[in-house]
Amino acid sequence: MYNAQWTDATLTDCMFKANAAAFDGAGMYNDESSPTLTKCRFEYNSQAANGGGIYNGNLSFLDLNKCVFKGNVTADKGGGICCDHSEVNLDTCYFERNRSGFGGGIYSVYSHCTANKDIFIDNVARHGGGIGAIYGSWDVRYGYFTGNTAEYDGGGVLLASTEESEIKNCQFSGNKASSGKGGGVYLSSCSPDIWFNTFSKNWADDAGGGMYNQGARPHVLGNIFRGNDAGGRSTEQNQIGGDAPDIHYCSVEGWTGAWDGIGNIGDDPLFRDPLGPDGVAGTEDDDLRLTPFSPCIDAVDGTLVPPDLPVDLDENERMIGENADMGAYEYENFPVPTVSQWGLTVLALSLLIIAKVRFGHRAIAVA
Ligand SMILES: [Ca+2]
Ligand SMILES: [Ca+2]
Repeated sequence: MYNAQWTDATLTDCMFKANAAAFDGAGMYNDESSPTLTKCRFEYNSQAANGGGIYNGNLSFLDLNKCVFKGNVTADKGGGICCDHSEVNLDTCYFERNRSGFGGGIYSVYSHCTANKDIFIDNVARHGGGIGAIYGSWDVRYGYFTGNTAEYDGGGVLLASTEESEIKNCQFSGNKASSGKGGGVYLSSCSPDIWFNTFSKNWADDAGGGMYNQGARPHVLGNIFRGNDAGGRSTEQNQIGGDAPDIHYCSVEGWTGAWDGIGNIGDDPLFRDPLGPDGVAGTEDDDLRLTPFSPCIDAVDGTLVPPDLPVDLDENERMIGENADMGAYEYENFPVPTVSQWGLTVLALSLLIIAKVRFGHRAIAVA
């Protein structure tokens, strides 16, 4: 489908499957247009240079709701979507097993993109397995990045020279930079806000299993980095490698205090089941919720929770209890009755039993 200048097509429940293009946009090409797509699927489109599913270029505005991108392939950039000098807003979309040279799920250059409640799983690229971005901005919230792979840098997300970007309340589990840096996230020449995310079992061959900062000083608040690995080591530097972050209220495995910051800890966050029932990191059953004795519970100053982050990754309140919890999930603590409450409960049960016995006897006598 070709959307020419000034068009604003609205598509619902459409399927784009096994299309090919000689140049860009095997499934759809947008040129200075504003399409809105709901519940559309782009599957196994290929042979385009850029944008296996969609090429969104030249000041186009693309809105995607509940769309699926699966198995799309390009030789160059953007297996699922390529955004070039444009804007895209993703809401509740799903990217699985898309593949390209740069940005397996999505590639963007000089574009402004938002992603809300999206899933990136098993996407593959040389750079930026899930998302790969150069210049422009990204606002990523409530996302799952699971089992994505970059041959070089940025298994889950790669941001280079972006401005005013943020990654908030996301889960990064089992992403890989198989011969580079930044298994979960790779940042180059940018300083995004990295707030309330959980990084577990991400892996980089070279450095920065969880995150790697190349000429970057991200603002890192309320995250958990645990069990990430670079070259077989899981020290502090292999949770976050490269340049020192501006870091506060985080749990970082092997924490030494070398980066200063307020409220950081190195204790085990005690995840519920980081590998999940299948015993493998980077699959959908990985469970990075907290357990009752986690040191991450109520460990973040609650006044620092931004108003635009009202809930956690389970859509529970972002702050339950005295303070906010580290990571993408707030632990919901069911209150334990006090001694006096237990006393009242026992008394009430006793009275109930006595009443039942007496009523029962009277009932027999009447009979
Ligand atoms: Ca698993
Ligand atoms: Ca809490």
